[in-house]
Amino acid sequence: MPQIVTIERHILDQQKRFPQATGALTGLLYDMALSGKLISRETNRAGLVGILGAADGVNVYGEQQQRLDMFADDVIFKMNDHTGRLCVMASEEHDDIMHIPDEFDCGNYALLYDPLDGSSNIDVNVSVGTIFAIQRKISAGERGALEDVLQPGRRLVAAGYMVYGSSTMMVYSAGQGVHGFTLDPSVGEFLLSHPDIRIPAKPRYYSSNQGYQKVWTPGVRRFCEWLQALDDDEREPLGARYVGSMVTDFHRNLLYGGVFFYPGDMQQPAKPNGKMRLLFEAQALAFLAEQAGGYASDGIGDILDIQPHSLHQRVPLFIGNRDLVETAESFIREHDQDWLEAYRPFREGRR
Ligand code: P6P
Repeated sequence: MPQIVTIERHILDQQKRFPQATGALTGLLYDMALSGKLISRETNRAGLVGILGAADGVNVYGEQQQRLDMFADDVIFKMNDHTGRLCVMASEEHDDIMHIPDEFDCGNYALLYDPLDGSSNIDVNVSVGTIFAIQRKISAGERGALEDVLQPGRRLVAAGYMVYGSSTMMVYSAGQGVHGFTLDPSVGEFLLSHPDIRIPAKPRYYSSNQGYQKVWTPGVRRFCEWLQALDDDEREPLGARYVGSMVTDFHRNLLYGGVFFYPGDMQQPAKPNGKMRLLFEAQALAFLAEQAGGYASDGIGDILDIQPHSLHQRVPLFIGNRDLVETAESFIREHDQDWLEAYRPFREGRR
């Protein structure tokens, strides 16, 4: 019988490599796993308990908030607000940072999360996911501040996601490789199923919403044609796979090799900075991609090196096999000077 490794045991084993570790990060990762179990239970039975459908609120992006979104957001906050491990939290579903309630102690980590990514797919039973990232506290005060979350992804201590699909998985990295765990609902444990994930060198898929192709920039259009190997008999074309839930699309490319891209565009009004949220989606997945041998870029450079200037900052995103992402960057350099000029003010916080 193969060795059975629960996520708790795996996290604890990882902690042993850091003699100075206090156990706070270990506890925080445990709590994210438990949050994933609770969210998985509700997501998998959403249609049965009448919590499908839209909630009343609209989030800062103007997106109709789904009830499961709000449930997931509340689970993660309430799982972490009292543990004394965090100094501040930030969620895609909240306009501002969320302070630790006064009655609870503060700790040395900041938690950023997208409680339910791809939630527009909930009602049609397409996989959705949770994304999280963990930074160290850098602010001077006892309680956390915005600067604790406005840090480059290069400083992340850990990151991960849960994907609620045909099975529920949790994938995380604390800087020692990427490891995947599958939930056994019969015992309520995440069991190690994908140790040391590395993105395969030979990619199989590309993931993008080609419904927007008409407003893509010339360089991005050429990149997509290159992926399809339209003019190259030597290379096999990549297959197209896109479900509109980035965690799911990213997870597939992590395991099979490929690239996900959601570019900026120049339609009127232009969205040169695209749609993906730097702090709640791109940084965490870029950290994981790098740990798995891949790379993530906004079309100019490494997502992990971007200094965030606002909580809900959006970035274009190209993420997956390093050679594919670098090819996208080269097409953009060569063909998309107009876009580069339009996007740089957003990247640098001047817009
Ligand atoms: P579109 C979900 O809202 C999300 O942020 C990602 O999970 C997903 O990849 C993307 O947006 C889908 O956006 O414009 O293709 O529907």
